[in-house]
Amino acid sequence: MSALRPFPGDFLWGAATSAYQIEGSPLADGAGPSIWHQFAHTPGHVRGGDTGDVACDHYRRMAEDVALMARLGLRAYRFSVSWSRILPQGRGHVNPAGLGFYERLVDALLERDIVPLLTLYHWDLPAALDMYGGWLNPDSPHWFADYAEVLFRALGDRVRLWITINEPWVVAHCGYLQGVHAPGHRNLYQAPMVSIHLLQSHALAVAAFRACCDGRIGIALNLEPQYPATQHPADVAAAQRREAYVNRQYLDPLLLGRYPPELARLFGEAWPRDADARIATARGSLDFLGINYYTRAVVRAEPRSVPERAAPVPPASAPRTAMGWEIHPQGLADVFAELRHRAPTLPLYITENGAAFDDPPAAHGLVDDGARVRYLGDHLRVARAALAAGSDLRGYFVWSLLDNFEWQHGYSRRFGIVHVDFASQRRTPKHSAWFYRDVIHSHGRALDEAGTRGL
Ligand code: IFM
Repeated sequence: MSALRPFPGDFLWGAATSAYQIEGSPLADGAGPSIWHQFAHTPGHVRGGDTGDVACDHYRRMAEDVALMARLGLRAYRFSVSWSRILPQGRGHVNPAGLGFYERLVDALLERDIVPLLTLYHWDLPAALDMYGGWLNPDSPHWFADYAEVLFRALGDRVRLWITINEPWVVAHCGYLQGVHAPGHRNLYQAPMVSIHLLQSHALAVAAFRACCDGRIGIALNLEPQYPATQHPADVAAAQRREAYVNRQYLDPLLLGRYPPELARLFGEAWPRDADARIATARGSLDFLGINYYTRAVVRAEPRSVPERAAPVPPASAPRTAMGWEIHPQGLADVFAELRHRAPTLPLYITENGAAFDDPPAAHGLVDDGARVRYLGDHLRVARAALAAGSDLRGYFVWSLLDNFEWQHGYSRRFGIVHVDFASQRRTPKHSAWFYRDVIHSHGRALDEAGTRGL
């Protein structure tokens, strides 16, 4: 590996966050509530009753946080916009104060030569739209495109990189099938409707973007390669089904304009017969693909085949993060190989990669998170090898800049390269942040230094 060329000089080295997970002050300055605000405020949904009311207080500490990004040598920052700060009712009246926050953020980034990568939707649908069915409403793609156009008009002159939707699979699966995310539905018939409306939303927003703005627009998919637990044909078939459900449910419409046929079999009568016709416009809608990679799944056949039962079974002995997710950098290599095969010329960004660990407490301004340094180093070496093998990889965004609100787990899972003391809001860069700064500064050569492997 050490013989590999360094990363290109224009490689985008960044960190990622999302609005509800870091901003706090969710109702400030005329913002409307989001479904996550309501979900977190409903007892029993989030561990310990945690909410995003304060989070990392980024809404009020934005300037300090941008200065921190510069200190860490970041060249890019991926953030999301809270739809209900911009449109408190989800549509109609635009709230200038909400827009103002993101204008100031973008200007602060540009002043420091940090490239903004803006995600339009990272799970915080305006609650006002949920009253009309949210993503189940056939008008939701138009609501989304109208919202996107407000941002294209306001920020299109300064933001050149856009993501429509973060992890549509998680939106439909966790929000409408499993019920562990907002809006908390458990309904086999709703998940396919949401999938269709999210793809339509993406396609409409991309069309609006291309009509008005220069720059590039894509989507961020959570890609999790699926491997059979054994070579028994039942396990192999189960892994293929789950591959269709988790990865190809969005990749196929975007690349081919149709859903994988396995989904109609998996969902049975819950799968709309006209699904393919309704998402045909998604084909060709990507200027780039964002890859969110954390882990793989090892799949064993289960007697029932409805999607939520096809549970992954990682080997008991495998190293894991605090999320219980297996650490498996080879899975990222396999994602790249698959994409080289399926979409050889498509520009790629790793829009999320990182790990939660039970870090030691911050002491004397230091947090020794060797496990995260190893995790990042191992995945970055895979990214470098993918470049050498011909993947058009243009950037890498570590998840996450800050410890933050990890959805149903509240503040109990720390993904940040910067430690946040939630009582004082003090930020302390962890060892991984300084390691990442050295990687950026050296165009990846720091990955070859002996210390990063054996930490
Ligand atoms: O925190 C989340 C993020 O919001 C979406 N991708 C996965 C991360 C870790 O679970």
